Amino acid sequence: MPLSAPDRPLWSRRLALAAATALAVGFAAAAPAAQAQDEEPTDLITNGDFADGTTGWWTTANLTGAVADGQWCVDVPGGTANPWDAIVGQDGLPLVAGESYELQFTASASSDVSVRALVQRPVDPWPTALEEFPILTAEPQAFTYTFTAGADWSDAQLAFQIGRHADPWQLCLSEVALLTGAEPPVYDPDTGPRVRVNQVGYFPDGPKRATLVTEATEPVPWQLHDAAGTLVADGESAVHGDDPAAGESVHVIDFSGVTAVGEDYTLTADGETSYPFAIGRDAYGALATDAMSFYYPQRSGIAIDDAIAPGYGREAGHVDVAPNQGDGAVTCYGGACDYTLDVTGGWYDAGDHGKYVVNGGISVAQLMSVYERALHAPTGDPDRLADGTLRIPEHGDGVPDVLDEARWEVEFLMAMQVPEGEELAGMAHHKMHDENWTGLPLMPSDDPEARFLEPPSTAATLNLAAAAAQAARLFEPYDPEFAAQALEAAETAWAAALANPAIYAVDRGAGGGPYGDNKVTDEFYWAAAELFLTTGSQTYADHLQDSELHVEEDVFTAGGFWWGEVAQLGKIDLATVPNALSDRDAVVAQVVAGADAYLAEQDANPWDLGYGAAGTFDWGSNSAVLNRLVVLGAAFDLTGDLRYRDGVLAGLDYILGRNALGNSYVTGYGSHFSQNQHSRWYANQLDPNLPNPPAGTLSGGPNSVASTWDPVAQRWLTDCAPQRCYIDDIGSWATNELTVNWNASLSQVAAFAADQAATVETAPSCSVEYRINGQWPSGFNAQVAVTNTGDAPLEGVTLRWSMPTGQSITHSWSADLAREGHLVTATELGGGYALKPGRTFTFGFIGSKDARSAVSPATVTCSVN
Ligand code: 9MR
Repeated sequence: MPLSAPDRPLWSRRLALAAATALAVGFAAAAPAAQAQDEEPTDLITNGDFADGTTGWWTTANLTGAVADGQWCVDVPGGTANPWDAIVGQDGLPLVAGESYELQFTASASSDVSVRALVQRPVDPWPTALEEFPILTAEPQAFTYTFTAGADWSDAQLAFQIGRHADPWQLCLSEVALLTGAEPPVYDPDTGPRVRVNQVGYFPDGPKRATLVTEATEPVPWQLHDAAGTLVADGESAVHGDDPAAGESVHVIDFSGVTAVGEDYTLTADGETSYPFAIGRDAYGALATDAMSFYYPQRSGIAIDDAIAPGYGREAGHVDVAPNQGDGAVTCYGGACDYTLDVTGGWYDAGDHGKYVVNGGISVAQLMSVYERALHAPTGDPDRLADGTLRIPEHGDGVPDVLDEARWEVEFLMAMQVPEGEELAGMAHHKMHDENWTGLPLMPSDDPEARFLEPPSTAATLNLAAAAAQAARLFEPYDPEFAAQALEAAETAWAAALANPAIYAVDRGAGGGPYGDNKVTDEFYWAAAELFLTTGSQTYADHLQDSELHVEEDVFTAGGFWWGEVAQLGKIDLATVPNALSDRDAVVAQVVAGADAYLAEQDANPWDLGYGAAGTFDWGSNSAVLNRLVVLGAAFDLTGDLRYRDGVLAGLDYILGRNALGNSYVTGYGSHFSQNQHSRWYANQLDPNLPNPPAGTLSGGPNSVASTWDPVAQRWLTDCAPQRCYIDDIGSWATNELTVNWNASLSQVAAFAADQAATVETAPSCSVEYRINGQWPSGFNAQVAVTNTGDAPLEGVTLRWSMPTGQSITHSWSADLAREGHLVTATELGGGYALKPGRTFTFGFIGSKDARSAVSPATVTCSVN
């Protein structure tokens, strides 16, 4: 999908305009400062016009320059890694808390480069009042930026960080000023039409709602038009009133009654016309494919092939090629161990180059669950996930692509395990990452930092146990040897975690994210669940049933599940993956009750948003929203109740544009979408030669305390309603990062939605009863009865199910059974005759099994040729 640029935020267009105006009247005349009414602005910069040479200014030692005609031109060497490897600056600027300032400068460059302009305190941890990334060209441009100081600083620094470029270049700077008395900057994003819709599309037989932002206190009329402008439906809005989380007064428009299909529908109300949207069944297949294809260019340790991921080809990152120091033999930070591990591979966590076991575990588990759901859910379609379906290099190996992608990460998780014979053997190192934080942009292959293993933790060890256990059962039919290795790693990790149940990650505060997690009862629960599902062993069932999380505590909390709270993952899998846990019904009931609570919150919300009622939006809120939809999807799979399916579909509206910002948080989807997610290599906003993130990349989303984190949020998001605390700026890592865990949530929900599109109209009228008639220690006898519930004969009936873990087929009668991967296909029922209406046909087989009780598959699907 081409990344057509959506509108830039209004403020940024204004700045571009200001700069253009200044150029038109001659670049020496800077853009006029917005001034406070009562006082003349003071310029805090000494010698900003370079009338006195370079008095007041300093540079890093690697720069030389000369002043002529009020312009300071500096030669910048090539070949440095970070922006801060070459700096020109001025110190000692007094800033007053609450006061607004305007930074002005004119700059040009011998070649097009982006630089980093900062007003900061020059002391660790380098708090920032202003961070901007102007792109300089041969033509001098005037830049102006306003900001409000958050604290009194007597010693602020203006710094132009100009390093990290491969080739030498020259910077020319003039007319620098930092003026007091500016108008405070106001975040005024382009929120588009006030009629907010799911910009991707609605299902013909699904819920169709929009949210109108309006002060009107009475219902207003709405009209739905098709692409030709023909009126398709009309009605009246329902007044909702103030929504504090959005900071707006809203109405809800419900056009669910419309079942027509087509592209480019628009909804008009209150004098505004929505962005166009489709009504149809097709939208989510592409979204699911894109969301899962996000992972390949996120891989470490492999060159990304541009033919596979067009526009995203790049050199392998963190292999042992300079300037990378390589992940092939990494030791512990501070000499804490005397071994090295080969931890090449895995996924980069996010926009940084770190690789973290805690977050890697949940991410890969959710991706594997896309596949596992397809095996067991009544609407699941494993064919859509077959070999050759994603943009990855492993086509033709006969393994479903989503499992190939998952294996890339599972192998990394396994490589992070402390080797046998060492202290804490079997534990997993919490994370591995650079010694120091690097700047943006920086291609993975250009990162010169030393990388280290951080100490093992119980949370990481249990992530490894859970993810590797799940991998073991999913890879068993494709690569039994790998499956056995994964299971061994998982069981070793489990034993190590039991022996070391409270080793928590300590963050050294540099070079990587913390992912600290000091409550691991949920990780124990999740790992026990996955190990139980894979092995059937009573040890793990006992652990589950002894856990306080099993019955007493409601794990379906308001925040949904996330990397720090993973018990829900265990519950969902226990409920949906066939198993013989004695009180499995209770777990099923908990999942459904969890979904009921989430759905009730969503139904009461004018955006169909089941999140944030408490007024807080956390870091990565979009993933929390989507993970709640995963629970609704599981409830639909378990009950077949369409309210849950509709809840998932309506819940996607918020992510895809029906929200306070009118923004789709998925790159490439909708009319106005996020595309400047924080990333060191999708850094198009900083360097036009680099791409935006690939289509299907989810942004973290609104974070109501973002301004306590990143400098861009500090500048623009200090006074926002929670739903609006978001900015599509690469510098806002607290609202706008991309991560492997957030895209996993999107992958799960998009794959669920895609499956709903495919199945509804195609299911033939037959019902199936699958019965285990008897079992003995090593085998069982199953009988399958299929009934024609319609009024026409069924020709060529084919049944399909996924064989529960631990079982296989020995021989069958009255039907041909073929097994490929997990899937069993039954054809030639009774020799292939047509099944008459109302008639039942029965066939059977003998299976072999391991020590656990044989259970029926979750679903048997029926199709006709
Ligand atoms: O997603 C993480 C979020 O839950 C935490 O609150 C936040 C601060 O610790 O960190 C987020 O994770 C970041 C990680 O630390 C480093 N890589 C990028 C991650 C996403 O922003």
